[in-house]
Amino acid sequence: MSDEEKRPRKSGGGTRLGLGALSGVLAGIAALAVAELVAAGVRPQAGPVVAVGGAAIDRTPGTVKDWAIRTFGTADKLVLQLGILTVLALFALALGALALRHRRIGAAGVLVFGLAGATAATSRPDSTSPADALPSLVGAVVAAVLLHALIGRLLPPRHHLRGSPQPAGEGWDRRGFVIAATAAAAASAGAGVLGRALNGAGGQDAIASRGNTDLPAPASPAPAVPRAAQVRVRGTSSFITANKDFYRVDTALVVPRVNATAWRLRIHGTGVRRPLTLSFDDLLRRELIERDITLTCVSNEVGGPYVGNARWIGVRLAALLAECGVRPPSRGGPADQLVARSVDGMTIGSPVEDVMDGRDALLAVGMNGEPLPFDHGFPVRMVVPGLYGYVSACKWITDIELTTFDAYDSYWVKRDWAREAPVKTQSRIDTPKPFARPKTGTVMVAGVAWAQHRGIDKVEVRVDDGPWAEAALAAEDSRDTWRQWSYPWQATKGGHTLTVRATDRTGEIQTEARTRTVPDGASGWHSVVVTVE
Ligand SMILES: Nc1nc2c(c(=O)[nH]1)N[C@H]1C(S)=C(S)[C@@H](COP(=O)(O)O)O[C@H]1N2
Ligand SMILES: [Mo]
Repeated sequence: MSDEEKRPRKSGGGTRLGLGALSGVLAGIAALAVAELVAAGVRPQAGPVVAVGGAAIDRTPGTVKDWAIRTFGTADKLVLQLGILTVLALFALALGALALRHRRIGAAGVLVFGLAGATAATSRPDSTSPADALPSLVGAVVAAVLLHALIGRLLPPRHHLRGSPQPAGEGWDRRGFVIAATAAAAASAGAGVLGRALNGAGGQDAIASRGNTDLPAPASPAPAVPRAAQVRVRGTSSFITANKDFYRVDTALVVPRVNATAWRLRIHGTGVRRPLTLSFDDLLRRELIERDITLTCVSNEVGGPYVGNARWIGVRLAALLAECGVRPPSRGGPADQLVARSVDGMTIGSPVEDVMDGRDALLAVGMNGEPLPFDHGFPVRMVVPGLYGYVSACKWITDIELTTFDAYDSYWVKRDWAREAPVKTQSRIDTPKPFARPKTGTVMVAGVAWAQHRGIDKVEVRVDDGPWAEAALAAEDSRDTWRQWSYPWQATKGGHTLTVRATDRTGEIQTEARTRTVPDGASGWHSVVVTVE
């Protein structure tokens, strides 16, 4: 006799269908809770939502990733995970309803999801062990058994069916279902909370290693930031961006917590005559330099927030490469691309020529006076003045391979972004804010402009379609940092559009031509519309 025949058809079907769907959802929640708990014993990144999310991010074309960053900003990862949970919930409802008619098929469906999660987890680039499959598999098995059991309570016992169909709402174990469902929900909540706590408590060794890191004084300190580098106009960016305010853009759903004492960096590849493996202490014992460098994301829209300026401490990458026998292409070296690889499998390719041309390309260990925050790449990341982050600023770096652009496409290059991406000259109005309503009289217009490694020589402001007027430039810190500017505007009543443009030290005026961020960064002028009262 099939489950189909067991189902009483007269009435009460609506309630039972609802309870079947509820069983599916309870099974889904149990799967995730158990997976979370098991992941605590494996590694947090092996959980199904993180693994499937990571796989989804990797399969996202540049344009969609860009849209996500544009629309959701730094909440993009949260939105992705909520999206995955929503899809899972819909399938859970459907599987629960299906299980009511076909109990075995419903339970088997749950296992299929487990297999998908396990496959995603073991095929992540940072997966090193088949154990990464366990959270999804164990979660799915528990969920399948639970679904089978719950649905069992909704079916009438076989012997009842021998006679006539059951009256509405009868013939199934109402009390048994309520007890089983409640117990399952409570157990899931317990497992989930415990798993969360254990996962959150992980990485203690990494936290301790960061806490124990004493950054040596740099042999080449950065000069103090000139006081006059900061425009004193309310609403202007802080010249140095505090670590807590520094934008974060990466693909990591779980921020890697790397234990610095176990960390190693390997330098190898084409034209590396003396390959090298360094420990964190090896790096700290080398000559350290301190530099102010402004970092920009290629996904930053004109006027956008993905730009920040920090004081970095690190080792000169060019010196390290030279020690390994690496020569830039201009001096006959065979490798034109340096591929940095992170512990979570990100690959970032930079031109060897740029890294070795004398600019302060860093293997950074410090950010604004402290070891790198975990979010920003502890223990070591790259920073190269003048290049967008996706072609230079590898966080949680663990491997540097010298190769060619012909031989290898890095992560974002495989996803529609340009191979080479020097930062475009840009300027931004920080104040007044869009749609502000200032009073007539002098209104201070102020903001930032950047053309890292070239430097900013001029900033101009235009009111409506009027002539360009030169803004006052704040003192320059270095040509690798942004530069602030201000302009006292004699504001007259009514609606006005303020526009800014910068000129870099090569004499190039920031172009008016609007481009999208894909493939190599947005261009165009930033404008702000205000109403003067
Ligand atoms: N490992 C890793 N490094 C990474 C990324 C990443 O996704 N993973 N994103 C890059 C991008 S696109 C940018 S703009 C910078 C951002 O650095 P921040 O998050 O410290 O501001 O990091 C770069 N380094
Ligand atoms: Mo970026």
